[in-house]
Amino acid sequence: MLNQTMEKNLSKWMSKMLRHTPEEYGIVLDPEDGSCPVSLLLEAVQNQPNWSWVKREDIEQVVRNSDKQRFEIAHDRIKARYGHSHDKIQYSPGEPPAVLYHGTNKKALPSILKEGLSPMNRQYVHLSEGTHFATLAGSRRGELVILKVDTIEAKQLGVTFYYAGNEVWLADGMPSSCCTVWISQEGEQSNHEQSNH
Ligand code: HQG
Repeated sequence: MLNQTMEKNLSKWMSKMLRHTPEEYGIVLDPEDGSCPVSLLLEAVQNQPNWSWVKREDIEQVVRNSDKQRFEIAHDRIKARYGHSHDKIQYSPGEPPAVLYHGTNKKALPSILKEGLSPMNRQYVHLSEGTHFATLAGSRRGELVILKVDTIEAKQLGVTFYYAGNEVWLADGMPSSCCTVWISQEGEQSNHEQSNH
């Protein structure tokens, strides 16, 4: 059993290898779903200094316990569900709920309200069905802001949504007219929703 710190560190390695720079570790990801054999990921982890002791069940533990369900194992293959900056993973278009959320921070807000959401260094904009995921994402870089995204309007404007699992939805971009500030600090819902229309 890995302790929590080890679990977190191993999860970071797995994210690096499955989301960002697989080739640095001798991993080739399936161009469509971004998966690779669990054995290949295990070997790549074991090749890192101080990580040669890792076993397959350690990787399985990380997959199982990931607070945001970042990874998925199926048929002996593993993939990151979302978050890629590497090759663009293909997802099937889906029908999202009428409202989705995006967690961001106060500094990014003016630019988002002007230009809309863009994927920045990742392949897609990340949205979620509930505010928990958005809170975790947005709290990483300063003062949390949660945006409510009107998916009906977005679809009318031509945005396609893709489901990544675990209540996470992806889009290539999001026009600012579909985004409304919903919360500007955890737990503190704005009475007068600030619209950017
Ligand atoms: C912001 C992590 C200025 C966007 C997270 C975000 C999530 C803009 C940042 C997952 C902008 C990009 C994804 C614009 C977007 N102007 N800023 N036009 N458009 N932004 O990390 O959504 O823990 O690439 O709001 O928790 O924060 O690693 O995306 O603040 O789940 O598993 O630019 O990755 O998951 O940041 O995070 P990111 P994200 P893990």
